[in-house]
Amino acid sequence: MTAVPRGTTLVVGLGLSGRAICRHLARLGVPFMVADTRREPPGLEAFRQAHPGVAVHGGPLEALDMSEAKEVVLSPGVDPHAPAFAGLAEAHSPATGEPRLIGEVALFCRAVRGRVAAVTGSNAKSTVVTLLGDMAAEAGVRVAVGGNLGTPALDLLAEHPDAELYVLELSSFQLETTPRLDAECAAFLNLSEDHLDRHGDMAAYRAAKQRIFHGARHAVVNRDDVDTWPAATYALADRQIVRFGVEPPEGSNWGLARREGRTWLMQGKTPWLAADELGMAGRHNQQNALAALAMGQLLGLAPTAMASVLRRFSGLAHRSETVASANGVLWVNDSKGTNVGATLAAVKGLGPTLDGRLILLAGGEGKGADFTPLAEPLAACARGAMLYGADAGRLTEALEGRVPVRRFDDLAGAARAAAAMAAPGDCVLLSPACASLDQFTDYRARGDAFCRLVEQLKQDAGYGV
Ligand code: UMA
Ligand code: ADP
Repeated sequence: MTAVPRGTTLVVGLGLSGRAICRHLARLGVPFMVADTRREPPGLEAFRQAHPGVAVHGGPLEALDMSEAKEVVLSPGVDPHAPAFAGLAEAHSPATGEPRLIGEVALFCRAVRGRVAAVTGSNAKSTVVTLLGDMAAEAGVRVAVGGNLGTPALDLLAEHPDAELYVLELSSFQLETTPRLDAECAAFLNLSEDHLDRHGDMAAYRAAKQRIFHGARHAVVNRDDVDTWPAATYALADRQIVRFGVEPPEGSNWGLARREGRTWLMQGKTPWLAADELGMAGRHNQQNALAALAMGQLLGLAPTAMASVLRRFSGLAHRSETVASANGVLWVNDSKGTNVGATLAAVKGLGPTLDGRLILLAGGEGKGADFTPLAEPLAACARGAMLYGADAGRLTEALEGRVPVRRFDDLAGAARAAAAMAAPGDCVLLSPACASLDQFTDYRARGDAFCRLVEQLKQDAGYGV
């Protein structure tokens, strides 16, 4: 058994976050070593060159004695409840009183000087974070945007040390190992089943996300989803909480209302922007715009700057993105629909306009989720579901009898069958309701593969695209 030397910090995981943690500790002059369950994690050679003399443990974590480590800093993909950390989970440093098992964002919180705006939720985080970041930049604020979105929080600190505002997308994995965030503004957008293979049940998943409120000055929550409201433990007063939702709002809350034949984004009785002025399509994106407005206002951003961003922002790639329209068939890439809640939003956003002409492509790794909530909306608006990948069988069981289903080994087979079935007026939607990892490196690779398939099918008139 290898022992972590007394007083040394152990960094677990040598991915994006782990490497950012190591750079941060090196800048601070803190002695550290690294562990990864893979014996040869990608980029190991480059890491050794960047950090000569730093010990790297590759292989099972149980082979490491962590008892003398100063603290153990986990990458988000590493489960703090894994047996290797037993005994550390409840341990606190005698010097600081802080937990000894923490994550990257805990180190960020210790070092950050600017204000923090943080966003969590099962879906729509990246969209809201990007909107808010663009709004702040438009309003002339020195802003840095990252976290689960892609750039690790600690890299943001290094790259933008003088930012006035850090806008962070935070996953349940990141929040689980963050003792206290102290955000100026913390938003919890929605909660639906995801990552149950890691968290075990919805209560634990929700509890991890609720940690975003610890020490928050303001909270933005979804009025229609009580799970997003701060638990009593976080002791937020009602006046600190701003809500967004689909109904006409009251007080300083945000919502939608009809006026003179148009739907408006409203704060209380005040119309801010007509929904048809938004650059993004769909009811779910109206909610996302409201959440970003609520946060932006609490952060003091200029209304004109926020409105101009909402007018021009047309959405991120791989989120309900129209990638082709050929021979009357619309092809939509929602590869970021990695859980049931996201696919429901995409189906409900597109479905009503389609008059039963939706063909859904779904499948991959279901992360233990219940797929049955998809059956009802698909019965109402779809004429077929092409299912593929590791959990195609479970999807079939959930949808069979409500919508015509067919099973395929992979996305290519499903896409070809959809092309053969599609007639003018149809919409083929890739919104997998699953992670991609059984067949792709990530959702981007899956979405890119879909776009290539569509291009190929377009060139083959026989498929009727
Ligand atoms: N590793 C171990 N043991 C484990 C698990 C992982 O040693 O039990 C090692 C792997 O071998 C690998 C490294 O850890 O070398 C990977 O670390 P990681 O899985 O924590 O991933 P990072 O590269 O650090 O990326 C993470 C986020 N990944 C996850 O949460 C799984 C990225 O979110 C995030 O963009 C990045 O930090 C920067 O903040 C991705 C994600 O899929 C997009 N997030 C999930 C989601 O959005 O649903 C939560
Ligand atoms: P996240 O970063 O939380 O994964 P994204 O903005 O990348 O969020 O969107 C992920 C998925 O969620 C997309 O497939 C999108 O269609 C869906 N989505 C977008 N807005 C909402 C919403 N308000 N409620 C539910 N799902 C949504």
